Amino acid sequence: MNSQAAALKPVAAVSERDMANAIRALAMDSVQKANSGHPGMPMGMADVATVLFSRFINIDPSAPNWPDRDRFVLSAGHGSMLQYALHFLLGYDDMRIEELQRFRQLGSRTAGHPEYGHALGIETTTGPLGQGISTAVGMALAERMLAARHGADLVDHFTYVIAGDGCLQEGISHEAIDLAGHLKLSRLIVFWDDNAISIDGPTSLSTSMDQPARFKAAGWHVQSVDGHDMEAVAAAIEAAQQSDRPSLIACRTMIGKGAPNLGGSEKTHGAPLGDAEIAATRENIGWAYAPFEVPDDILFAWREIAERGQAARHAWEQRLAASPQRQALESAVAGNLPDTVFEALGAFRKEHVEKATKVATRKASEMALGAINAATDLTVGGSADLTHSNLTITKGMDRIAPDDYAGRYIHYGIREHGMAAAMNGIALHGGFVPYGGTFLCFADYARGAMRLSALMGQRVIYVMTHDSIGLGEDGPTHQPVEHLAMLRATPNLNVFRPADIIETAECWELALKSKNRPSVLVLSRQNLPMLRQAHSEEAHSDENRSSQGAYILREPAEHRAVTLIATGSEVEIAVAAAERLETEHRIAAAVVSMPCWELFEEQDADYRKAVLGSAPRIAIEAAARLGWDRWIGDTGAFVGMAGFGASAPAPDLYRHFDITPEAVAAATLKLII
Ligand SMILES: Cc1ncc(C[n+]2csc(CCOP(=O)(O)OP(=O)(O)O)c2C)c(N)n1
Ligand SMILES: [Mg+2]
Repeated sequence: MNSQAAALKPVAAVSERDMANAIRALAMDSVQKANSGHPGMPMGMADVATVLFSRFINIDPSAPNWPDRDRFVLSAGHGSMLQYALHFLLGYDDMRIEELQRFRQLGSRTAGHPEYGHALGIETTTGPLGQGISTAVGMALAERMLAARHGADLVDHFTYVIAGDGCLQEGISHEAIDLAGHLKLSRLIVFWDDNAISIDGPTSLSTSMDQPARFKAAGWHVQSVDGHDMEAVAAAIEAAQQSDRPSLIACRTMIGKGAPNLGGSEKTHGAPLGDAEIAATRENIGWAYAPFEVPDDILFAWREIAERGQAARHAWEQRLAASPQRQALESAVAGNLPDTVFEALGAFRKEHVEKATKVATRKASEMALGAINAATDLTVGGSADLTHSNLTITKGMDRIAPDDYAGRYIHYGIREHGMAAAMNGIALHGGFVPYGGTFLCFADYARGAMRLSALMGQRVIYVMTHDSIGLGEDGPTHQPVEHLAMLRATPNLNVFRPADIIETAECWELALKSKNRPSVLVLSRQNLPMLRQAHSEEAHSDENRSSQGAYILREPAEHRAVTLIATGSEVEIAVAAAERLETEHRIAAAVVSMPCWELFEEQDADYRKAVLGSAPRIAIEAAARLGWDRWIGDTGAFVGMAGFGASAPAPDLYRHFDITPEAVAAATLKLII
């Protein structure tokens, strides 16, 4: 609790209604001052939030990351002023009244939507509707898994979510609630802000869904209450806490509750109420204070909640200190992988350089995972129903099942978007390093949550196999073309496309070490030769060559006449082309393997120049050209895809689309002669 709060003394008994009205006033005044924002949702859900916080939630603003705290997720992120008002009232150190006065301004902590890492206590970034509730499913699952490992004495908390009509209309919510219901995530409690209003007007314009029935069908415990009846809300939370299933509490509310003329109207959704309506609201709710003024007695009542949380945290710390689980839990929550993981990967690389192992990179990934998962149990795998295609499960990984959370493999079902959001939640919760698989083409389906992995800087590892026309017969519906460009365009995301088993192990190592960045491992279905041995002077070294993003795999004896740059399965083609150019045309060709653009971009200019060389460059990648001009320059050429793929055996497709050593040789001749 901060010093500002410590000085306060109770003046009078304060009602929860007054406490809720403080939220209403702060929300409408901040939005008015910013001349931008969403007052309706915070005003409508102020009563529910007050009951939740005043009677139930266990958080400690003076230790916002205490591992056993309850998680609060504002899935309806446009209502960010609800969260900021709560944080101010509870006394988070970084959420002084000045921050509310600077709502939505550059450099303030009060960004338009809640952003993870931007202010203390924000558990996840929300705003893209549906993400919060789906991320919360991952948090609630992580809680159960951590409890299974370290005991209920140390891990025993709830994940509370406020979701609006929008969150429940979004498709991702379906994936998330189905998964949560199936897994019986009983510590997940979702409040639906059932105000029957969204931006365009009443929700009846676009939906007839019986939401309680939908949740029931997914296996949830469902209750409906008047969201302004505080006793009813409290009783519902108590019942939800007792349930052995996740809970939906449908809270019938009025958007903009308290505003006498605009309450209940979509006009309060995303615009300031205006001076006249704000004055009328003050009158209506009996709030006689100036903008941004909260009387001491009300503030004190809020700060008492924080004290309760602090006491709970202290008690937990005592239990932790006395627990034999202490070290294991602390190191899991810190996310520190043991050195043995990286030693195992080093030994793995040495072994396979020596054996010149020829496997598909998806298979190489499985083999590397075998070493990783044997060396640590912090990794938690899964797949969106493609386990035996993505090759994401390894020996001895037990599956997570309803009421059995001791395993470490999650069958996410055919829910790519839900899987990605759940992995965000698992990573944010702490205690695990999540990875999950699907086909690269379905990165489209997972994209909304992948973007948030990157924005939040979470160590989530996407294992995306079947990465090009090389998957063959399944055809263009399954053959990614534009996906690499899309993923590479995403800030703070490492996209790895390894060329062989050695690079695959290196890329896994880099992904595991990227604590503040998600990674995508882009892997082939088809077998690929081990290239490192054949074309580098020293086949095995402890150095992780992929760590620089790109490196010279093959340097010709003579001065380079051309540099061939490729990734993944096309590096083999580049090497074959270089050999052909040398033997048939006496053209000296270098080959650069570029498994990770992002890491190469981060190298110093001298290194980049040395790798790229000054000779003309040709890029070879069985994907769209977009982005490659960055590396090949004005004088370069590109050998790759210009449209969608086709259904046929992979070798036929490579020939059909002219992605062959002959085509690369021809492009070289055209370029330099
Ligand atoms: C994925 C996504 N689509 C669209 C939006 C834009 N948007 C923000 S709020 C909103 C309406 C949400 O309605 P509801 O959840 O009922 O909120 P309420 O109006 O009740 O506050 C929309 C469409 C968004 N933030 N995210
Ligand atoms: Mg609504």
